[in-house]
Order: sequence, then C-alpha cells, then structure tokens
Amino acid sequence: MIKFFQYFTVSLSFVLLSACGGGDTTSPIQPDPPPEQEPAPVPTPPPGGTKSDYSLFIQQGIVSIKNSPDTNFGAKDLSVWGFSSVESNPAGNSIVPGTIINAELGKTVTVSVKNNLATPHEFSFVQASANNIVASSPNPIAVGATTTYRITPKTAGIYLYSDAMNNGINQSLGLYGVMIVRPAAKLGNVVWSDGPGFTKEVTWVIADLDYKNYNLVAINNGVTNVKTANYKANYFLMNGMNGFQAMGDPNTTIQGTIDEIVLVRIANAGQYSQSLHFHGNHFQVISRNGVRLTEFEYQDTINIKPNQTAMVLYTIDQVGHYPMHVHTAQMETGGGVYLNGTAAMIIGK
Ligand SMILES: [Cu+2]
Repeated sequence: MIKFFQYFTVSLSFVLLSACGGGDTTSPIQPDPPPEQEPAPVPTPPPGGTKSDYSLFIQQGIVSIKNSPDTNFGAKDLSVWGFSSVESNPAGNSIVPGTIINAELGKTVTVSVKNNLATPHEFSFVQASANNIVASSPNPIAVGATTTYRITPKTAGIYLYSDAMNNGINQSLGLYGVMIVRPAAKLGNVVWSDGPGFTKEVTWVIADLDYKNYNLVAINNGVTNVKTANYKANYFLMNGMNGFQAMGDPNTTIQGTIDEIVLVRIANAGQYSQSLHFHGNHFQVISRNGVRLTEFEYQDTINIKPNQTAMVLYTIDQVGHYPMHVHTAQMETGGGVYLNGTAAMIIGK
C-alpha cells in the first residue's frame, strides 16, 4: 500500500498543479502502477435483483472510520443517525447510507419506516415531484411509530431519499439513502427501456459530515442546538466508508475485463459540491439529476452538487489499477487523514 500511497501523492500533486479537473476530454490518461493490495472480485448483480418490501429503522448507529494503513492513524467511531435495515445494534458502517431500495419500473414497492429516535422524522424523496415516484408520503413519522410508503416508480434511475426535516440537519447526520429503479427485468442490463446497455453496475453515495458542529451537538444536546452556519465538514464518505475502506470494497470498486461497461450511479447526499475524477479511461455521462441526456459526452471529471445525482458509463479500457478521487484536497481526507475521504478504485483485468 505504501507504493500506492506514494504514487497517489504524486498523482494528486499533478492533478492540483496541472488543474486536470477542467473536464479535459482530449489528453490521454497515463496508466498507473498497481497498488499492492487488491480488492475482492465484484459480484455481478443479480438480474432484476429487486424486492417489493423493505423495512427501514430510523435510529442511532456508528460509522467506523478505520486507520490509514500508511500512517496507522485516523480511526474514529462517529455517532450518526441513519435508515438502518437492522433494528437493534446495527453493526459499524451498516447504517449509513440507508438501505438501497431496489425497485423495478412500474412495480409498487412498499417501504415501512419505523422511527426509533426520540423526535419526529420523515422519509421523503429529494426530487419526488419531478419524477412522480411517491404515491403517498405521510410525514412526519411520530416517535415509535411505523409509517408505510407505497412507491410506484415511473422512471428508471437513481433517487436520493432522506429525512429533510430540521433544515437539512437530519440528512447531514446520516439520514439518507438511495432508491434504484431498473427497467423491466426481462430487458436485461439496460439503463432504461430504450437506453444504453452495461455489463456491471456500482452505486456511489457520497456525503460529507461535520462531526463536531453537527453530530456531537445534535446527539448530545438536541437538533435545535445545531447552528447550520457553523457547518464545516471534516469527514467525507464514499458509501458510508472512509477512503481506504472504500478502495478495498468490492461493491464500490469499478472492476471488469477489457470492454466491459460499468454503470455508475452516483448521488451526493452531502452539503458540499464534489468533483469526481476518474483515472484509466474517460466515461460517458448519460443522465444528470434525473434528466436523460441525448448526447453522451466523454468526460474525465463530473461535478455533482448537493442533493444531485448522475449516471455514467465507464468502459474498462486497459488492464491496471486506477483511482477515482475527488478534486478538492480536503475532501480526500477523513478527520484530516489523507486519502481517507471520498475515493474508489477502478480495476481493469
Ligand atoms: Cu488524479
């Protein structure tokens, strides 16, 4: 891992100094030396891997930030709120982001949400009106109560759900997740019914978190004592994980053989705009914030603003190990530890 870290430091310096985040679409990307560690193979998603009933539990849990393997520093358990799939004592990192709701176009999904916290909460979609996906959204959910939502998705894509109460504070404490809507299973791996095909898929839910000014205040003294003007994120998460965890996570890694096409669905649940920069190949942006694009432009960087989503297609172009990192140095960190922020790996075999 040390070699990778050294390489990455050089790489990031190059990126920052040469401002390669300008969405350069012409210059070739140099292959990178492989890191010494290799994530496990990515499981191929089951075709039509959808369910019709989900149970979510709004409750407190832990995001367990692990040490950087280079410095043996940075481990910290962060108290968060989340939409957990497990009611009692959710294990570390199983609570944020909330359970992925996998739905099929036109088929009603039932989501039961139980509020196990001491204040009212809600379950809502950030762009519900634009996509008309929620049949009914009775909110808020009283303390101890369970509310059932029936959702009939009308458009394939990725949708961010959250608890939008308290001026976004609840969402920033960890109450967010995504619903993925796939077209009819019989169509196989296409993004939407007459849309482009793919061979693999990954989901990236990115977020930022101000532990001192938000989580500690809210959990110890109540949400009403959180001052939103003080928000200054110091942890940056990829699928609820720190960078080194995420780079070794098989469900987060873009991985495949040459010419495989990986669909990456991305949602930004945080308060900061993030620019995601891919190495190894350019990708095609096919959808932005629920709007399907008519021309799929090639880019090497995509900016995703808070509460926005995107879908991109990444074709495995060459053998090797490549990083996906974000283009703000601070967001590469977790509690100040470099490379423990928003990151993922890309592996061509
Ligand atoms: Cu880079």
